[in-house]
Amino acid sequence: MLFILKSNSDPSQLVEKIVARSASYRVVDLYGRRIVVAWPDKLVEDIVDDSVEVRVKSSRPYQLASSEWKRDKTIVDVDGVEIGGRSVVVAAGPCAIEDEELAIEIAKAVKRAGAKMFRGGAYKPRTSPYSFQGLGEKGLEILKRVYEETGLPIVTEVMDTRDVEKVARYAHMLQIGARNSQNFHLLKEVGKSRKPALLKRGMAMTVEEWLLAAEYMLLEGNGNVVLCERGIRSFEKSTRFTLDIASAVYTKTVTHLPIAVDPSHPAGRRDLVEPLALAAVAAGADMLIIEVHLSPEKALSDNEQQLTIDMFEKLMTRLKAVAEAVGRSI
Ligand SMILES: [Mn+2]
Repeated sequence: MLFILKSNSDPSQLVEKIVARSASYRVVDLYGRRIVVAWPDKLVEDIVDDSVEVRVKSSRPYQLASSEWKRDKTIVDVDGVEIGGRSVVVAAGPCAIEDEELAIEIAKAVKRAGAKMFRGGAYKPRTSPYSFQGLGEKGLEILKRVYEETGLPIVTEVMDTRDVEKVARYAHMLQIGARNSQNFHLLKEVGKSRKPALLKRGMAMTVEEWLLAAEYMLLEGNGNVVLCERGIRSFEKSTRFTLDIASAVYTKTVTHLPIAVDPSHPAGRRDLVEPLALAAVAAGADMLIIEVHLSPEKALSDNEQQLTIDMFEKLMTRLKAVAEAVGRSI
């Protein structure tokens, strides 16, 4: 149950009533509103208090992420780049940060082509412990240099609660990867950091579970969450993962949070990235996150799916046309 308070009202009486019924609660400041979240519903649904402007009983298990209480779409501001507005934001860059000069060169090229953010992994969640694990803090230093050189805000993955503070010092947006998207301690820490977060959908996660993962961050007072569809596991083996555009479209109808799509990881092959990216924008994605490398065949990770600069430039031209056709811009 959400009790949305009148501005400048004191929640202490309401809280007393909730506690008297042995219910749980949390006072959260989100999007300029003070909200008392109380549960379970059946203990608190008849509480009336002067401090409350509106009570919302959600029909969905995720309450703060639900569009039931917030009809207007949330715009997440990442260092001046707005995600969720009319403009579709493209974040591009290599799978992993490998080298400073290379990273800066890629960043300059994707910026020229119209990317508004730079992506690149310093901490890499690799399936095999023998695969390249990323440069760690050295990679973060390189990302900082990329920002200084290009002004592109940085999105990079954080894998460990112990690194949240450190990664937040370098990055403008913290990515929670598919393999960590139900690491609830990590979700809480990123929530507490109040940094914009990009929450990838786990490869075996339902939309409801994905939104409940976002709910963990919202409940910590972090409303700057972008949900990222990146493909799920299915019986189909022709692509690396099955890009679930239908779920991305559905998710937009039940949440106020912006939706991003990662066409690179489900494709698993360079030649499939462009059509998937075009489809995502046509379907209403607010953001794309795309892997681009100067010489993809030499990349230390995901070398099959990273685009060349040429391919990325061509993609951006076509994306602009599709964005315009659906009333957006890039
Ligand atoms: Mn990758």
